[in-house]
This record gives sequence, C-alpha cells and structure tokens, in this order.
Amino acid sequence: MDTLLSKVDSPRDLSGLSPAQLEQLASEMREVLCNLVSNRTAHFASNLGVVELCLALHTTFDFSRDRLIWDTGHQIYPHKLITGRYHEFGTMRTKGGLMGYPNPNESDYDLFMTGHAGCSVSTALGLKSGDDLMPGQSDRHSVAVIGDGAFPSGIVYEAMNNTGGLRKKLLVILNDNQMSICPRVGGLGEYLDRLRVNTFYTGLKGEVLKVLNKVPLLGDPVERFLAQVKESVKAGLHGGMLFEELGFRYIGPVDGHSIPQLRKYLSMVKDVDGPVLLHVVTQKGHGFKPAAEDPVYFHTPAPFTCEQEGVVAFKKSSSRAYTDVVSAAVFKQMEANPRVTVMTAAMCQGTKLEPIRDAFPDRFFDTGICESHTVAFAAGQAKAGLRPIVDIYSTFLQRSYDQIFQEVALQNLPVTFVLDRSGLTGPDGPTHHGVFDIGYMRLFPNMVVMAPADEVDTRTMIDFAIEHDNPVSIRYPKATAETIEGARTPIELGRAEVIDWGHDGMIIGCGTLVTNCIKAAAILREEGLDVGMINARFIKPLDTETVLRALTTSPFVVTVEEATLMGGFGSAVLEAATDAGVSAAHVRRLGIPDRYIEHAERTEQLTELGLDVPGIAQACRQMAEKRNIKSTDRRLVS
Ligand SMILES: Cc1ncc(C[n+]2csc(CCOP(=O)(O)OP(=O)(O)O)c2C)c(N)n1
Repeated sequence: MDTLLSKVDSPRDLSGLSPAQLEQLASEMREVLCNLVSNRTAHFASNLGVVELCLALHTTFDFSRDRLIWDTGHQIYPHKLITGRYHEFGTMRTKGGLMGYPNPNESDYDLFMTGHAGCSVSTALGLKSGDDLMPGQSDRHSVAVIGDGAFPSGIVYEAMNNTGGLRKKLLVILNDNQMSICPRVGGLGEYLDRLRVNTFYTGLKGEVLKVLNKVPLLGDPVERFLAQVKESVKAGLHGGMLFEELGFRYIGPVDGHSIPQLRKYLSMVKDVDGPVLLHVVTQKGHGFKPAAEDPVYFHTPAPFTCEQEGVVAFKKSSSRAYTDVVSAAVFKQMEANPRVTVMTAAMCQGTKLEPIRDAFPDRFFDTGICESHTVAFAAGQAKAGLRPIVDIYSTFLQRSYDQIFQEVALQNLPVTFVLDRSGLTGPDGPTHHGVFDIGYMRLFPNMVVMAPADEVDTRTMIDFAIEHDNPVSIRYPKATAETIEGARTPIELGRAEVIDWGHDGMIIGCGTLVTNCIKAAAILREEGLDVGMINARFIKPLDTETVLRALTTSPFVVTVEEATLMGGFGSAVLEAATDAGVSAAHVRRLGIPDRYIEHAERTEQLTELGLDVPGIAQACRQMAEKRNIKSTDRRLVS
C-alpha cells in the first residue's frame, strides 16, 4: 500500500512532513505494530507508547550523527520502522530476520545491542565524553530514553552521579508511563506520581503564567526558557528537585503524545549546556484500546486477532511450562512454611508469581528492576532466619554476580535461587539467553547447583532447596514441562540418577535436555547401539563416583547441557576426570559453543546446535564410529 511510512527510508525523509503528516505517520506506524503482534509474540504496549516520542526525537536531532540510546531496547520498533527497516519489519524476531532489540548489525542508528535494562544513561554519557575527547566530534548530542520501570535500577544513579560531576551535555528522557511490565513499584514511582501533578502538567496554569510573565518575551528562546524554569523554581512551582540536586536540570512533565509539544521542548533542551532530565508522560499501549486498558498482558502478548472493535481473541497456549511448575511448588512451600519468602525483580508476570503475590502479600517482594539489590536483600532476610527464594531470569541474575558471591555464598546463607529462562530463549536472542549461569554459579564455594531433568525433579528440587542450609541454585528453561517415565530415585545431595546403563556408551544429560537424550538413546537402541543414560541432577557437588564409573567403563561418554560449554557441566566432568587421573579422550561435550546465538525459535536453535534428538543421536553415532563400536542387538547390562 502507498503509505507515508512505506516511503520513509531514513529519518531524513521526515524533514519535509507537515504536523498533520507526522500524525498520519504515527497512526500508520501503530497499524504496522498491530499487524505484527497479531501474528507473533513481540513487544507491543511499550512500542505503542513511544511512537510520537520517536518521531519527535528523529525530527529534532540528526541521529546519523547524534547519539540515541533506547534503554533496554524493547521499545525500539518505531525507531526501526523509520530507520530503513520498514520493508523487513514482517521478519521481526524470526530466524535471519530483524531482532526485537537494537542491533548495530542491522543499522548504524542502533549503537549497542541491548535487552537488559538500566544502562542507557551510562552508555550515553560514555558516548558524550568519548565524542568530546575525539577531535571534531564534540558537537554531537547524546540522548538516553529510559522508562520509569528501568529508572530505579541502581546503575542509573551511578550514571547520574557521574554526569552531574562531569557536567556533560547529556539529555536523559524519562518516559513515564507508570508501568514496568507490571505496575511500577517503590518510592521513586511515588515521587514521579507527585511530579505528574505538577502545575505545569495539570493545567493549573494561572500561577504558572503569573511567574512566566515576569520573564521578558524577547531574546534567545533557550535563555528565556531557562529563565522561566528558574523563576518557577523560585516560586515553588517546579518539581524534580531530586534530579536538580544530582546536577540535572529537570524539565517537565511534558505530554508524550503531542508531537508539537515534544518537538518544542526537545528543541529547547537541545542547546542547554549541561545535563538535562526531560520528564515525558506517555500511556503504555496508547492508540490501541485493549493494550492501553491492559498493558500488563499486552507488554508481550501471544498472537491475537481483533474481531470487532475492542474484542480480542487470544491464541493461547495451554501447555504447562517449567515456570508454572516452579510457581506451584513455591506456592506450596509458602503455604507450608511461614519462613519462606519470595522475591522477584520486576518479573512477576514472566515468572508467574501473581498468585503468590496475591495470596501472600507480606512475604512476596517485587523490588523493581534491581537484581543486585534483590540478592543482597534476600541475604538480609536469610540472616534474619527466613528462607528466601529469589526468582529471577538467568540472564538478569548476571546483574547480581557480586551479591551472589559476597552477600550470599561467602556468608553461606540459605537463599534459594530459581533461575527461570535458563538456556536458549528463542526469539529474544543473544541478550536474553540464560546460558552462562552454570559457569558463574558453580565457581562459588558453598553453592549447590542443580538442574532438574523434568517436572518431578523440578518440584522435588525446590522442596530439597528449602530444607538445605546452604545457598542453592536451580535452573530451568522456558519450555513445556515434560515427565520422565518409570520409577524415580529421590533427590539426594550430590547424587545423579542413573536411568539405565549402556554397554556401548553413556549420555550424561544435565537439565531438561535429559528428555531429548532419553529419546536419542531409544533411537540408538533401535539401531542396535546400546547407549545408557544418566540424569546428572547436580552440577555441584558433582556425582564424581557415577561420572567416573561412566568414564572408566564406557567406550564413550557424551555430555549434554543447555549452557556454555566453557565452564559448564561438561567442563565439570572433564575437571573430575583430570583430578582423578582418568582419561577423557572419549568424552564429547554438547552445549552452547563460544559464540552468541542469534534469535530464532528455540527448537531451531536446539537443532542448529545439535541439541535436539537427532543431533544428540548423531553425536553418539559419531563417537561410536570413532571408537570402532559396531551396532549389535546387545541387551542392556544392569
Ligand atoms: C536487567 C533487566 N531486568 C528485567 C528486564 C525485563 N524487562 C524488560 S522491559 C521491562 C519493563 C521496563 O519498564 P519501562 O522501562 O518503564 O519501559 P516500558 O515497557 O514501560 O515502556 C522489564 C522488567 C530487563 N530487560 N532487564
């Protein structure tokens, strides 16, 4: 269709558009967003909310030269639409297509590949101070756009403190929609609420006008504007003192859905020589009624169709995920034991903790996007005698590495870490894969590191962890929960579960890929290759006895994990072999290689890495061939 948007190849094409055409463009952009999410899961409400802000920014600055960082990056879609990616937009979040986050490989308008919240002010300040040190670059503007959900992250205050000290010309735009994924929480949110009722915004203009009238109308508009701000501060009509104290000039709140208003304020602050915080008020889900009314669901909705105005039919998945299993097991623990508490860092919805939040409001804590704080906070509760469960995605827990070390592991406190989204996370891509946690968790003395193979393991490991007096980490992926058939052995510290012993070779599976391993072993047995199966359960302490038995009695051993090979479970097996003086020449490790895995469906990623059933079976065949093992119809030995 011949739309305005289809003719925008770069932000330069926006320069000739009238205000009415910019409005039309905004509505065309929203339509494209709606079409995309009706077909596939993608970030939605946040993107609807920044359409006008995106257009205002790109028509005020020249980001082919100026610097723009969208914090987190999940609201990057409108920016992608007007920076030359409209025609590929339908490929969003598919293998080989556009990434759902900023990606410098796609466009020079994307400066960093991001997906974790909170770093925009730091990187924008770094860019500014870097440009100032480079010859002929100091005229470049630097802008960070950060949501009120990301804003409480501790690193933002480290960056603001640094900016205030350096007095750099930096524009921080606070996109305040009163929402994180769930409604925002904490004292800062309440402060922003008070700023929203500031007289500038609520239209109590009489007094403001009185103040502004004191400022002569003539002269440089920037100077006039600053003089107005100064006068209003004197008159007590101006908010944002917190930011002013940190060295930022606070301006706002400004209506984030009015392109003319936004452009007016942006042009004014563009030339302010020092740090500015522009407080922009938007509505999450703006322009699509169901999303504006339920921004939590529409943050990343499952595909849906609009059947008639306001009526949405959801294509929901009915399968039970590991996240559901954990949430139910934690709920049971909360019911049974008043010393159990649970905390999450702004991911109540993703971790399916809403029923716990509602049933146990005194023992449920949403800290906001503050993972490091959350872990130290849990350490405090554990010291006080409680049994805190920290439910954070594997990738975001990386933020709290030092608190896991110092506040929890070094003190040997009984904090249970449940690491959701451990493993490949599919269409989110490299910023979100939870593939490093085995490596980082198993380094710490005192830490017990577990990976359930199925639903039964998941439930029993949570029960085990609460009874255990050391820190414990349990990892599980975003996947449909499976159950291993047959009799199971109970969870015992440092004990693997031998599912069956094979004469020709052994697979040692770590985590929920065990079910793929079992299927692969069954195929191999059909082919006459007798391959046995161990469910590792513990990465630390490793069941050295069982592992060494496999290494010393089997012609080959294949280890399988959904984590980095470097420092992962297979590495632990090799370390155990070396320490025991046992050869590991007949070991093959399957897992995540030393590179970032691009976005695609999780099944596609598993196939690409040889971690699906055919891939595991093939690795075993190759090992058998190498070791000269011929297929026979040998029976299993015990
Ligand atoms: C370190 C980290 N923790 C958690 C998340 C998950 N997350 C993605 S977006 C989001 C909400 C962000 O809220 P806000 O910054 O206000 O943006 P909005 O979606 O409201 O526009 C969260 C919690 C993340 N991306 N990074």
